[in-house]
This record gives sequence, C-alpha cells and structure tokens, in this order.
Amino acid sequence: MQNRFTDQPMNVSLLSCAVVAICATTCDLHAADVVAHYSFDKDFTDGSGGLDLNAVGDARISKEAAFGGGALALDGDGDYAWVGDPSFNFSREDFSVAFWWRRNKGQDVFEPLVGLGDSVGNIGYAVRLVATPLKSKPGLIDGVLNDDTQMGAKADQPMEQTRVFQHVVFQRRDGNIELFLNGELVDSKSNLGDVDLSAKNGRIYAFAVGTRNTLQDGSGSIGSFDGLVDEVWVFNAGLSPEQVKALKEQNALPK
Ligand SMILES: [Ca+2]
Ligand SMILES: [Ca+2]
Repeated sequence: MQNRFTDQPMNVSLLSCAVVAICATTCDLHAADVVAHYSFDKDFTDGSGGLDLNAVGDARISKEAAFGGGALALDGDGDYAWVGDPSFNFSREDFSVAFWWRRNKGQDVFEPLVGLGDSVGNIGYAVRLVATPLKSKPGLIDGVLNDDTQMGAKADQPMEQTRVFQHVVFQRRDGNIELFLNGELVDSKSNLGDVDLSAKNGRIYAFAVGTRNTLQDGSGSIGSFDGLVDEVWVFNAGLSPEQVKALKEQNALPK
C-alpha cells in the first residue's frame, strides 16, 4: 500500500498494532463480534450482512414487536426460518445467542426457539421451552450444548409469556454456559462441550429459528414454535452482564 501524499509505503503493521492495543482496553465487544442480527422489522435479512434467513411455511413478519417495526411470526405448524453456514458453528469457543419471544399458547410438546442442530436428533446448541406452563406452575426453558441436557442451563419460564415479550440470552463465556432471562442470570454451569456436530457425522447443520434438527439445505424439522420471535442476535463471544442488560433495554450493546 502506498501513501498517496508522500509515495512512501504506509506502516500498516504499526497502524494495526495501535488499533489492536486500543481495542484491548476499550472495545470489550465490537461490531466484528456480531455473527448475525435478525430484526425481523421488514424481512428475514441479516442486518450485519451475509447470513439472511430462509422462511418456511407460514413464517411471516408480524407488526407486533419487542423492538422496531416487526417480529417473526410462527403458527406452530411447520413454520421456521433457517440458514446453513459454518459461521454458526462455534466448536469449543465462547458464543452468545440473544432474542425475544412471545408465546401464543402452550403446546403439549416442547417448543424449539433458536439453535443449531441436525436431522438425527443431535443438538449443537439450542434454547427450548421444554414443558407447557400450567395456571399455577411455570414450564421450563433450557439452553443446551452438544445434546448434553444434564449439563444444560435451565429455569422456570416467566408466567406472562403469552402477553409480554420475554428476553433470553444463552451463551458460553469463559467455559461456563449461562442463561439470562429478562436481563438476569438465572442459571450457570461449567460446560466445555463441542457444539460441532460435523465431528459426529460429517455434515454442517443449519441455524434455525422456531424449529430444530434442520440440515444445511433447510430440510428436516422437528417441533415448531407457536408465537413471535424478535431481534435474534448471534455473537462469537460471551456477553458481560452489562452487555446483556443493554441488549434487553436498548437492543444494542454499550458504546
Ligand atoms: Ca424487530
Ligand atoms: Ca404453519
């Protein structure tokens, strides 16, 4: 690279070092750490670019939303959105998945919300509603890695989930998986499991919203969420509690 004013080569490596040094102290989590962001305000595109979702069945954009002008609406019968890309495979690294959900009414079976899976019952990672809430008793929500439900993070579902959008963050940070509900940490477990299912069966799987067990070409689907999902963020790093709160309150990370 030439400096156009002096015709001298720019010291690119020195400049890069300076940027890295500044970010080491101030850029706790910057734009480069966003893998994908689906606002569902107008369509199924990735606001961070490149990883647009494919909509299946009756999946549509609802005007009711947690943030912005729209959310993803699913009717609980064969609807989901997916994209097959290795960017969602975090292997043994830290990652974070954040989103809002609002349920229509409980189904008898568990309802998958967001995750990476395959067609033979394995889960790379997933957030799921695993029991229907009763009038007196909440159901469970859990986050799992590598199909390891024993080491999953779980909590009672909020009781008002049919009327009020609920915020969830499921992540691995410094070797611990963490589940946040509405900005508060509700469960944490040590989990160094591998989310890479290709080690098990040599294929790449889809990231899916509203179902599970979807292959890289979008085929395969088990279970279907009945309700709204909004502002799905995927990061290739774990979030601090402050970042989780900011994401819930402002739908953005602190500057
Ligand atoms: Ca939205
Ligand atoms: Ca449907």
